[in-house]
Amino acid sequence: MKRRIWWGTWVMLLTLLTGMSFASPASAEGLQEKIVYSKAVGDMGGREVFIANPDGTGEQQLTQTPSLDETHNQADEPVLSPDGKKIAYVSDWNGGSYEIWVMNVDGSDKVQITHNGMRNVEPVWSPDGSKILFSSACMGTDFEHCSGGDTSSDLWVYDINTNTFTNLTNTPDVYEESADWSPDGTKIVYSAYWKPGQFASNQWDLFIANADGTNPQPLMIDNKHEYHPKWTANDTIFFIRDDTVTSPNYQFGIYQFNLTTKTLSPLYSRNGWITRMAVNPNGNQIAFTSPSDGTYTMDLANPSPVQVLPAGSAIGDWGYAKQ
Ligand SMILES: [Ca+2]
Ligand SMILES: [Ca+2]
Repeated sequence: MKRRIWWGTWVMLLTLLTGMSFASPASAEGLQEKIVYSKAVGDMGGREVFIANPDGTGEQQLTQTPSLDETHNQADEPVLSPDGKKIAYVSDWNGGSYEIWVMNVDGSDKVQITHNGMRNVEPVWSPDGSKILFSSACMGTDFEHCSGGDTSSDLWVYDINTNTFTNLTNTPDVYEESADWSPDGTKIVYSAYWKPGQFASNQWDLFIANADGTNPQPLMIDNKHEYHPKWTANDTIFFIRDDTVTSPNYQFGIYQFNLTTKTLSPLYSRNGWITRMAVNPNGNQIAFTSPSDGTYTMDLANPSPVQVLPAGSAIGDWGYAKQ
């Protein structure tokens, strides 16, 4: 009798769970879970943007970049828009400087967004899809006519509806890179490099600020380098940390910081570089790139990496595509 009651409860639970998965917004809108990434192709070593299933199958090449020379023929750092229809990415083919571009998820209709000849990199869509946040060597407030170079970087936001660019940090003495939005779009997290003698010296640290760049606060200050934070829906920030004690014995780790409990947990450690990371839409799997070895995915409940892309690949994003 007791056994039968348990079975009944189990069936009910199963029905509930099955119903939930069918009711998820992704399947309702015809979205498919995909990874987007770049890969070195051809003899010149230029990079192109690709899309594939999260296990690496079903690969499609989305860019065919005209080659200027050995170094200027790149398409890299792709990110999927929240509605799954667009991809923002970085390319240097039109003039040799890195600029932000947007294309349809099938590779059609490529549009250049930035034109100022600065280093405009690491785009990321706002959760409502109306803005693109990126890092730029452009200093000041006039994006089209700015000074700069490789001496610093600021975070800029592009408003798609108004076609305007706004400098969120405006800090010539501090590098700001690899930003991400909070799931509700009200805050940003990013990696900042404070030059020696400043707030923290000679290290990259993670900061959280309001979405307009005001009130930047360190998430943690330490003597390691933290990069590529990803802010997920379950109030967790994942990031890469350089744990190298002495070069050339590089040791990199992937960590998670729980914003509710304020606890830092190591997830994975690797002998060698980890340069890029993405988190799946459910927040329970990670993709990361070791440039010499390839791109791996990893289940957070069972953190043993599975290789899905070859050496020379670089993960850009893990999200939904409407194809
Ligand atoms: Ca700056
Ligand atoms: Ca640090």
